Amino acid sequence: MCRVVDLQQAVLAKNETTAHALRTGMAARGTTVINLLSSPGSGKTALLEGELLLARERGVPVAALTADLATENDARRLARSGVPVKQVLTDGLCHLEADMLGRHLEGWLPDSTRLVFVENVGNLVCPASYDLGEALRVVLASVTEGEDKPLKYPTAFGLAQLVVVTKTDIADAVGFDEPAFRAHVEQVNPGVEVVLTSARRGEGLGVLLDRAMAVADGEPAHEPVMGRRHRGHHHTDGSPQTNGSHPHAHPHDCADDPGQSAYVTSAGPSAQPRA
Ligand SMILES: Nc1nc2c(ncn2[C@@H]2O[C@H](COP(=O)(O)OP(=O)(O)OP(=O)(O)O)[C@@H](O)[C@H]2O)c(=O)[nH]1
Ligand SMILES: [Mg+2]
Repeated sequence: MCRVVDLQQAVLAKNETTAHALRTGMAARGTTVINLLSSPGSGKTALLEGELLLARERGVPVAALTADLATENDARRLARSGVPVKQVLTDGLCHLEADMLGRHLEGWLPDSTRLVFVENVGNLVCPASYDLGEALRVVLASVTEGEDKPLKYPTAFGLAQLVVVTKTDIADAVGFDEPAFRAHVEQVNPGVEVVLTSARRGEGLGVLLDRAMAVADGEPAHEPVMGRRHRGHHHTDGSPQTNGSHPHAHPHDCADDPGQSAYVTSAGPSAQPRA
């Protein structure tokens, strides 16, 4: 058991070192990384679709990288904004790690990029433990998920630097108790900002972009009291966490026509990014 825990700690420690180097490197080239975490289907891509379009309208050079176990659906949606988009397929891994992100950004991210939005794999457990070298960590929760989620997933919500509530257009229909949700967030992460959004109605559109730009301009992001010491406490099997699915590469359609496709894709955590 001790060896398992040691291995887990070693994996996380290595990730921390890589994340630190990535953060420094990104800052040096003037790029701010924003890491978006949530349960599957909370509305990460829907929110990003609006924010990327807005960034383009405002002339802010942004890019987006989206990670999934399978499909290029999210990249296809995000690429409609016209900004550079890359799909990463994680070969069954339930989260991104700093070295994966670094490799996928290298040689792909345009030099002028001011903000790069990283949509993590939909999961509130594994991604919470992995620092990606981001300057801003955003955790999303939709109104349908229940007000107790900050308490059930204290690492994810406790390490958030911004919390985004999504799908407020259906809040009444599902009886979302906003004060209770806010109180639970405050309990695990005192002082963190909670923003209400509806991608469908455009509520809160631009807040994510504004907060990201503020950080890019040097404004300090919220510092969670939990800090980093709780990272990695959710896994007890010590393995680099997979979701139990297929350990080898997922076949996916590589025959996308570069002339028509406005995004790039990479399969597997160790695959070299293709330009
Ligand atoms: N009513 C409503 N539905 C929304 C909103 N935003 C997203 N949805 C719906 O929620 C579902 C999931 O949205 P996505 O944007 O794909 O969620 P996601 O977090 O990117 O999902 P994964 O990448 O699979 O984890 C879709 O059916 C969306 O149409 C919203 O503001 N209001
Ligand atoms: Mg998505």
